[in-house]
Amino acid sequence: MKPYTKIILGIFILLMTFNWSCQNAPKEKKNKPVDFLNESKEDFDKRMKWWREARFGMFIHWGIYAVPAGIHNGFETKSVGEWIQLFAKIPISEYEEYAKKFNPIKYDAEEWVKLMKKAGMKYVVITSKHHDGFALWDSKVSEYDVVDFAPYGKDILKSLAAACKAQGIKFGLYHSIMDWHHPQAQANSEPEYDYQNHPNTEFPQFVENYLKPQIKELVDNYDPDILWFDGEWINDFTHEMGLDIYQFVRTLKPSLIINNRVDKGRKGMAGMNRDDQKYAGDFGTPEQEILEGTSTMDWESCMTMNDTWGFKSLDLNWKSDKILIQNLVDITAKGGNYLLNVGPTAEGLIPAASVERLEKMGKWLEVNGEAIYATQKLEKVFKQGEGIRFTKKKNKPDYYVITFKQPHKELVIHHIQPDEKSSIQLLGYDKPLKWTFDLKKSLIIQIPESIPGEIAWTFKIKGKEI
Ligand code: FHN
Repeated sequence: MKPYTKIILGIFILLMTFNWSCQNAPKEKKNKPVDFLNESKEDFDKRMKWWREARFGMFIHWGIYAVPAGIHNGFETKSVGEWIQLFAKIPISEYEEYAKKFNPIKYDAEEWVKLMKKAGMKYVVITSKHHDGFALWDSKVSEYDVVDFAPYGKDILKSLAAACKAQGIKFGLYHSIMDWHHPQAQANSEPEYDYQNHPNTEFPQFVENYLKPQIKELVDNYDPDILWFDGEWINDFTHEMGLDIYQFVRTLKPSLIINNRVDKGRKGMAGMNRDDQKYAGDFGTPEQEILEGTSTMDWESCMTMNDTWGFKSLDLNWKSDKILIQNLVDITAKGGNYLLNVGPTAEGLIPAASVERLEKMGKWLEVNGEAIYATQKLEKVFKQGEGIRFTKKKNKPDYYVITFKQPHKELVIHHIQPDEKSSIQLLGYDKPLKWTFDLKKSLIIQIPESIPGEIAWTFKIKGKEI
């Protein structure tokens, strides 16, 4: 046999041997489950990229609590609308009557998604199931859902997920771990429940036979991009359960982004993890508040537009569009996301006061959005005084100075030095602005006589942070 033939034959045999060994590697090595709790920073950053760039999302609290809308048997609950079953002490059988009246015939998923886009929102998180246990999708795990138990009879999540996908809005689901309806979990619905002496030994069965199967339904059928857990604070739910559910969900869909309320790490309404122990969850969840400063952990501030998450007919305490826009700017400058809530009515309408504010925010973002989307916090500062915030584009020398007070004559900025001969622009104004940079490291921008804009003015500067 010629030497050349021998070499070819040898290579062939080697390749065949390698291929055989791959095919017959021990199953556990080839199919080793991925440990999502120890994800590399590179993989984590890649997974979080779209979420970090999105900055602004819609929270939707919707369910049968919209039927009483804060008033039960003439009693107006002082709490948030979605807690009426508990605060009005409504027995489960009586509360179920609200499910039998839930018929949101005016619900139009496509219109809702159009409003999200008009508002400049890039994602949505809607309640699949809140603490009352009522499911807004056609669950095969339970009859207590909008298709089998309510006259509406249609799958709300299915139409919203489809509309989001069609219009390019990322789709998220809020899912409550606490469940006031399920017999193996409902103990948590009694504030005076004595956990210490009567631990609810059935809760683990609820987790395995109900909570996880419903989560699987949601991921398999509606393909969410975010899972936003809540109600994790109950004594029955443990850190071990949290780790298990995080791993379970990521195994179902590895790219899913999950909040820190999947585990026990959250420190109350401040929303960030209480200590350096390793908790599951990809971002912190300050609620009705904004971090004082910045954080090394991703975070999203969730807030209502009035004082309730679920619709209440008598709650007219609406925040101004000025406050809402300033919140968005402040949160962005600190490196967070803003999840702003709407509470639709039992008919399926988003309250007009919410629509009005969202449209105003969208108009502001049409002009100033480049200072919000796909930006990051600066290295050293996020603000100058109380009225100025800074953001910057990632890996580009584009800096944004956003002032909450309309500037006149000149605006003095510290912390940023423009590139020589670069132009400084006021977003929404078509002429470059005159500026000087003096040795005291102050940038002085000349402000024209009349400038457009309202609520917050954005100056774009090519330069560096100093
Ligand atoms: O109890 C819930 C409340 O109803 C609402 O869903 C908020 C929004 O995140 N989370 C819990 C209160 O912290």
